[in-house]
Amino acid sequence: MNSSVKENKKKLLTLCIVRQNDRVLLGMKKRGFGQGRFNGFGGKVHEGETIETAARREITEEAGIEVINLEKLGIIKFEFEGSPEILEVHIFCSDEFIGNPTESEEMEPQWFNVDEIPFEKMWPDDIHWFPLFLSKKKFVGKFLFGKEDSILNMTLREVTAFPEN
Ligand code: 6U4
Repeated sequence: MNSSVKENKKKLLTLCIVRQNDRVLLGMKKRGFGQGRFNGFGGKVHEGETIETAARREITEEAGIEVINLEKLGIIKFEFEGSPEILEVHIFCSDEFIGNPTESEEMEPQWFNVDEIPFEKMWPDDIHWFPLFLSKKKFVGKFLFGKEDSILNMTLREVTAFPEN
């Protein structure tokens, strides 16, 4: 398969987590992909949008807040056994925002202490990269999921910078 065909299967997504001192804002996903799990806020990057604009739009849509600053901390690619689709998730941290986190149709926001992150109710990859995220380290990784969200293969490494998009 040539690389341009493979590229067509890549979907860009955002994930934004607000961090303030010893607490992080997550949301319980009420519907769609990842339903029933706590996660940061995010979704698909729309055509004509930058990744950062998409990250800002999604957290406003899903949690009713406007982030003031955004720092990209991670890029993770997710693959699913037997599927040609690759999800490339760009992970951002914000520590300043305007508004009050408010429940939306998609997410129910909740603050968690950094020592009490509910990994058992999150995507199984999160426990691996969250420590880097909480230490404000930049990272890139790749996870291959098998049946019932088992991780068949993973790579994760710290980086000093991200490649230009
Ligand atoms: P939109 O774009 O809002 O219509 P929505 O159903 O909200 O779609 P979706 O499916 O586009 O969201 O995005 C799923 C969200 O879950 C993104 O923020 C990325 C994130 N996500 C996907 N796989 C993940 C994984 N393995 N670990 C994780 N977050 C993941 O922590």
